[in-house]
Parts: sequence; C-alpha cells; structure tokens
Amino acid sequence: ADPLANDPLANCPITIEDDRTGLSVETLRRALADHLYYIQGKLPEHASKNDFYLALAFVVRDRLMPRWLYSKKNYLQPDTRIVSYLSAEFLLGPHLENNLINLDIQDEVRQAVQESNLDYQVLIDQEEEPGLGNGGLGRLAACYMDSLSSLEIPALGYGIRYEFGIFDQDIRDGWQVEMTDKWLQFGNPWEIARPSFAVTVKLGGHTEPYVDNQGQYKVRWVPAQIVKGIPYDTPITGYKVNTVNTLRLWKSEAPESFDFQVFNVGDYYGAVDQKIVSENISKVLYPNDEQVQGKELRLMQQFFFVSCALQDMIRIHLTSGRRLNTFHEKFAVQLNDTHPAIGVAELMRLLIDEHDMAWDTAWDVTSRSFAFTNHTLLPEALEKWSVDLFGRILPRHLEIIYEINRRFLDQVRVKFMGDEGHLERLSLIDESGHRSVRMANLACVGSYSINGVAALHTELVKSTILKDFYELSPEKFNNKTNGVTPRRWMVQANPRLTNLISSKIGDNWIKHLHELKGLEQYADDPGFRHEWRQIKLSIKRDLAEHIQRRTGITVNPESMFDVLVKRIHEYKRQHLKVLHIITLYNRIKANPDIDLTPRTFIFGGKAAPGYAMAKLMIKFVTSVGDVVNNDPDVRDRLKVVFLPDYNVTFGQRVYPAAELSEQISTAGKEASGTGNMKFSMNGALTIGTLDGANIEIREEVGAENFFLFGLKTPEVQELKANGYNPWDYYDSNETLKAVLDLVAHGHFSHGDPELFRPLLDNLLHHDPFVVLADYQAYIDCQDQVDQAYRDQDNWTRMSILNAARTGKFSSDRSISEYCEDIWKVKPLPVTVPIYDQAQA
Ligand code: F58
Repeated sequence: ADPLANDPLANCPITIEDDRTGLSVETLRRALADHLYYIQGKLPEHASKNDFYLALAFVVRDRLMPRWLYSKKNYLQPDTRIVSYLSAEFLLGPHLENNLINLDIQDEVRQAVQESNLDYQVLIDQEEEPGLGNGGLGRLAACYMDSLSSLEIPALGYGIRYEFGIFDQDIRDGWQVEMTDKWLQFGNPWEIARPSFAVTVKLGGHTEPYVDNQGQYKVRWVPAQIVKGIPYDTPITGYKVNTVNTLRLWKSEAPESFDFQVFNVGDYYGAVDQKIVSENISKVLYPNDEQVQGKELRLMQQFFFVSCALQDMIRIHLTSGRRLNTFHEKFAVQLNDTHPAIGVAELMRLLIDEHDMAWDTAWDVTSRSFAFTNHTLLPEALEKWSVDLFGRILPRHLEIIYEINRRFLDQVRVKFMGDEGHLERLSLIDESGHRSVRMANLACVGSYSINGVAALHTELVKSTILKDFYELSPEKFNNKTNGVTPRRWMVQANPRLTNLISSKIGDNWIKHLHELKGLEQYADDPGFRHEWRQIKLSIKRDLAEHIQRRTGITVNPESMFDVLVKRIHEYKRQHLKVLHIITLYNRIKANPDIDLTPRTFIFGGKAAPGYAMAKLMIKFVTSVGDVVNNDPDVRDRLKVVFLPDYNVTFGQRVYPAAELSEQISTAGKEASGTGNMKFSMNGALTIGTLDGANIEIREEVGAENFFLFGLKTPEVQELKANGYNPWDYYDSNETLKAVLDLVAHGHFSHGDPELFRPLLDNLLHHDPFVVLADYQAYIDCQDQVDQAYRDQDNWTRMSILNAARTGKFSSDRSISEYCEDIWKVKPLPVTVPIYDQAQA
C-alpha cells in the first residue's frame, strides 16, 4: 500500500504562499512568529535565545518536509535500490545553517531574522551540536550522508540515538576534565520519533531445538530480556536537490508488556531494574577512539542498533511488495568498521529463524548484502569478544557464527590444503588463550566487498591485518579514499573564501569540486592573491578574538597560525609538535634577538578518558604553553593555545583560519585522516609524513606545495625490526637532548621532575611511534616552513594552489566510487508534486 497515495496536499497543490512552504521574507518572518507562539508557546518578550532558535529551526524543517516525505516515498517503490549505511557513530555537527545552505534559502532567512530584530549569528550559534561520534570515523559517516543526498542516491543511515554523545571537555589547571554532553536537554527540533515503527530486540537467555508445524527441525531463542527500539528520524538534505534522505537512530526502551510480566509476579523492583538496563543501552557513546574494550554494554549497543536496522529494512522490503530472497537487490548494506559486523549473523538469524529461509538461501542473500570498510591498522582497535561474554548476550548468534565458521573453514581447507596456519588465522574464533570471536573475520567472510580508506591504507590492509583474506579472495578488496563534504567544510565554514572563489569561477565547484582547478590561473594574479590573503587575515582575526574570549590568551593575527586538531593519541604525535615548540623556545633563550617567524600554535582534541598518556600529553601542551606564553624573552613571538572542547563547530572555525596543517602521524598508522583534506581545501599548507591520505594530497597539490618529512612506512618497519633504540637519538643529538632534559628537570612543571616522567620514560625507552627518530627531520622541515612563510607572496600562491587542487577529496567523489564499484546504485531524482504542480 502506498501510504502517500491519498496525500491531500499532493491532490491540492499549494499555489499561494503559505506559512509552511513560503519563501518570501515576509512569509518567513510570519512563520517564525507563528512557531514561537504556537510551538514554543512564548511571547517574543518572554522568549529566550533558544526559543527563537527552535522556532527558526522549525521554520526551516517545514520547508524541507515535502522533499523529505517524497524521498521517503521513493524508498517504498519496489525497484528502488537503497544504500543502508550502518554506523555506531554519526558526527553530524549543527544542522540549521547546513540546511539553509542546502535548501538555498540562506539569504531570505537571514533577512527575515534581521527584520524580526534578531541576530542571525546568535541564533545559529545557539544550536547544541549532536556529537554522536568520536572522531574521523563518525564524521566520515556524516559527510557520506551529505553526499548521498546531494548525489540523489536513496539512502538510509542507521545508528544509535545516544542520550549523551561525546563528552564535553574542559581544561582545568591544564588537565582534561570530562563532562556529560546533555545535547537533548533543550529539545531537538531535527528529529521526529516514529514509535509506530518500533521493533523488539532480544538479549541473553538460551536456545532450544523444536519441530515446527511443518515438521521442520528448528531452533528457538528464548531470551532473558527484551528491549524495544524506537526510531528517531533526522532529515539529511542534499545540496540544491529534492532528495532528503533519512538518518534513523534508535533509542532503547523497556517494553511495557515485559515489565508488567515481572510486575505481575510481584517483583516490582526487578521490573524497575529491567527498565533501567533496557534504557541504558542507548544512554552513552563510548568515548574511546582506536582502542576497544570488551565491554558487555558495548556489544549490546552494537547488536541493538543492527538488529533494529535489519528488522526495519526487512519491513521496508516486504512493504515494497517483494520477497526476502531478493533482499540484497533492495539494499546495499555498508558496515562502517566492524562495529555493525554482528549484522552478518543477525541477518542469517532473522532469515532462518524468523522467516523460515533455508541456510543456503539465507547465506546467499546475506553474503550479497554486506560490504565492509576497515578504518584502522592498530592491533588494539581490532574488535574481539570473549566467547563467554558473547554467548551470554547472543547465544543464538554464537551458534550461527560457529556454523558459518565450520562451512567457511571447510572451503579454506580445500584451498590451503594442510596449512594449519591459514586455518587458525582465518577462523572466526581466536583459539589462542581465552577464546574470542573476531569481528573483522566475520565481516570479511560475510561481505562481498572489503575496502580501506586511502591508497596506502588499503595496501597495508592487504599485506598485514587481512593478508590471509586477501590471499583467499583478492577480488573482494578495493580502495575508497575518504573525502569530505565541501558544503559544510567550505561553503558553511568559510563563506568569505567561498564568495571569492565563486566570483571568479562561478559556483559549480560546490557540486563538482574538480572545478576548483579553475583557480589555478589566478595563483599568479597579484590582485587575487591580495584578496585571498586579506580573507585569511580577517578569519584569523575572528579566531584570535575567539581564543581571547575562550582562553584569555592574546594572539597576534599576523603570526603564522600553525594548527594541530584531532583526537589526542600517541600515534598522532602531538608530543612531537611540543618538542618543536620547545626547540624554538630554546633557540630564543640562547639568542633572544634571533630572527624567527612568529607563530601561534593551536591545539585541540579530546583524549579518551581512560588513556592516561593522552591526558598527560594535553597537560604537556598546556604546561609548555604556560611557560612559553609568559616568558618575556619570547616577546610574543610564540604563543601556544589549547582550545578546549574541539568539535565540529570549532572545526568550522579553525580550518579556514589555519595556515599550516600538522599531519604528523607515524607513517603507516593513520588510516587516512580527513582533517588533512579540510585544511588543504581552505588553503592551508601541510607539513606531514607519508601517511594515509597525506600521500594522495601531496600527489594532487604537488610536492613543491607540501612540506614532507619523516620516515616512510617500510623504514619505520625496518627500524623496528632492527631493534629501535630511541636513547641513541637522544644521546647523539644535542638539541633533542637539551629539549628533553629541560622537560626532565621540571622547567615546565614548576620544578617537579615527576610530572612528565611517564611521557619521557616512554619516549626514551620505548617510543613505539618513533618520535625521536623523526625529530630532526621534523625540525629541519619546520625551518623550511619558517623560510617559506617569509615570502608571503609565494606562500599565498601555494595556498591558492592547494585549494585549487583538492577536487579529489570531495566526499562526492568517494561516494560516486562506492556507488559504482560496490553498491551498484544509481541516482533517483525525487519529484515533489506540491512544488512541481505549484510551479506548473
Ligand atoms: C578513523 N578512525 C581513522 N575510529 O583513524 C582515520 O585515519 C580515518 O580517516 C577515519 O577513521 C575515517 O576513515 C576512527 O575515527 C574511531 O573513532 C573508532 C570509534 C570506536 C572505537 C574504535 C575507533
């Protein structure tokens, strides 16, 4: 049944402007007042900034609603193929301005807000960003949703509606302090609950065999607990198209019927406990990046949202009038890392146990549905679950995994006859020590495509962590270099640069980023360079003001803005950057009149709450900053700033203001990086190692416009294989020795030699990320940066060329490749009869 066939609006098109769809300034102004009055229930004189923000958000939401409804309607057409993006994280960032841009109503809304005597920027800044992700992986999912809509691809994102997203970070006495992120406390105008599509999810208990009424032997899962998943839908607008896809996030609740059962037998407190357990599942995002802990609740989260998603997809498929043996024709299901990999076993269970499908058919459907993206090479980030824990939560899935494994290993035996090593490594079960389920192996066996996120990363995946799978099924492996959306990271974040670019080459580049190439011809134009530089300077001034407000530190907008923002992790080497700062500081102390390029070092990023070394690295940055910023000899030539609570909103401020982008991970450790792309697009030059997508950025912008340093991946491997001894570097390098000794003597810790001892000990005796081995190369390269910055004209030229040559790093390019090579899905433009008839 087509639920919209009788849409009264469709049959009664709007031909005059009304308060829900009208776009004239007058109508928008009236709509704002209307929402304040009737939705917020406030008179203007009693309304808070937030009330006005919410009213405005509803005005905008109204205007995307017809597009959203007709995009949803398309999902239900029998032959619409849909991309289903499964991700435990979606780091969306604020919606309001993004939607204004995509709907192309920014000017009208700005004017209506102004005529309502309100400040546009104040309302925009009011929005609390949904921080439902840790870092790159979650943000990538958000960029990909944007591109899917902008490219008019029918897509559904599925994830978890965490009540508390990534913690808010405060810095007290130089240390990170975590606070809960109460993003929902003042209401979320961008979501619509859909309780009528709620599903139930089982957990725990045991399985038992039975014979069904057709005489078939089957298995029944008798759960210990049932939870309800309620979907909350958020619209994902495309840029200047009708497509508005849906991000469907699931909230866990206790099912009424279930706690009544307990209640009836008199166990009231038991019922309350149960309710708490159920609601806990979607309570909070785990704040670890690149490090997994085998926590029971985390497994429950993963299973919960994946089960909800697959049940929802099955409902959609059946509603569109098709049979389940064609599920893989309806949906291309992308696994964003191994977090949703349990979906392979869950789809098997749903098809076999709940929809009576035979194993072979179910496996055929399942293994043609899933595709898997790997985002990491770090061994500590590879998900494994102890068999005990797994069996306690998902007893039926454990049986199914054993059966998948049995059949899989039979095939492996044929291919690698007599080679036990292959069998051990390919097995879904790790039998060494405490037995565990290997989620990457499950994802590989159950997927028809396996991809890495940058060219180097994909090669390393094939030659290291998934080598055996590559040898077994090379045809499954492919690379999809990451990308970022120019709508958020240029148009929204950097309107001034956007306008300048569009004034020269038109605005087609926003949809076709390769067209930025057209800027190359202006790289030598003195007038254009001047404008380019003035814009950068004005943005730097704004950031300087923000830094002053936020940290009390005064920075010089004319100094070089040297930026390192990303999660805090040893492999990302924030400490290497600090060693550079101390090196410059020592030069000044030795020779106070030394001529060096004034720099402002801007750091930002969160440390996982349980990662002591990362937290100490934050303290290291802030402590060095305290000394350097206040030493009169420095004469403000160096300023070190750690901006608390780095998030999407702050990213939008900092990328446009940056002149030097720090991408200094140990070669072979950063899968891709995506911040590197955002900087480059906004005209920052990169200092970086040959790691992740840095390699491809350098290829695109030209080696002469990129500051390269450091060991290459094979060199790092070789160094370590030959017994790397960091102490040798300390011993033989006077400057490095002076830097580390200064720290050891407590110069940055009020004389306390203990504070940074763990950091120093680690560097001098282990140094797993070869910081000391790369130190001198980094310093030398930074000296070249210093020299290059002195020639402002040439620096600007390089800056323009960087922006002009980043076309490849649009997420539109990435998504087009996924669509063509993996998903086999084509654009499906959405028609909206309300508008189309009105226009006719
Ligand atoms: C990141 N991974 C990679 N993981 O580190 C980065 O190189 C890459 O550009 C990005 O993915 C997108 O492909 C990442 O952000 C996480 O945050 C996980 C969160 C959940 C636990 C395991 C890490």
